[in-house]
Amino acid sequence: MTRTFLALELPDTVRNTLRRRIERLTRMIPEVRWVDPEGLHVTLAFLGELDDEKLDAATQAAATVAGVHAPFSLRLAGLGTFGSAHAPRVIWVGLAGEKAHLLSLQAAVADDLAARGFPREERPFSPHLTLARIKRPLTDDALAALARVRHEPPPDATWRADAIAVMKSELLRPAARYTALSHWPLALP
Ligand code: 3AM
Repeated sequence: MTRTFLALELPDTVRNTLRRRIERLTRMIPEVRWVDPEGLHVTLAFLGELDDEKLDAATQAAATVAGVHAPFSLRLAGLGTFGSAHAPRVIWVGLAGEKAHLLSLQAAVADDLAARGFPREERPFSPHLTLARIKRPLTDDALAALARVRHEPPPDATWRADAIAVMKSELLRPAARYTALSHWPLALP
């Protein structure tokens, strides 16, 4: 079985920009679990544990949708959180740029997966790059630091989303490891 999701990966330039940001944030707020920059991605669909046949179906969905979409431009936006203001669960960096393209790509992925029998995600798609996961309540100092960094302008980073990746997730300690199994270029000119 393969714990699987479909995602957009990042070019090294953007990954390195975020690596520096995460290093700074780690010094400011050490008590949360910052992600390994190597694994940064925009999740399009989380599929869970798949057998080989289902993994093949998910791969076909990625290939089919990628074949009828064009590359588009994205850039980093500000920081945000999931969860309540007092008990955030996830710290993320938002996305700007040709976001309508991203939303339509994700909707097409969701529709294609549903047509292949995958259950639909109930929660609305909220495009983001997860920077940290928070397991315990934050101290007041950490909450204050987080409120400060939320208002900082995002680092300047623009890139072209040009492929859907079929990703494997391994839940290792101390952090999950994500590996691309295949890439499907967005093929329309
Ligand atoms: O890193 P992000 O936030 O894009 O949170 C998990 C991660 O998303 C999410 O799938 C991505 C790769 O692991 N994920 C994990 N379990 C999930 C679940 N049961 C899930 N998303 C929805 N339902």
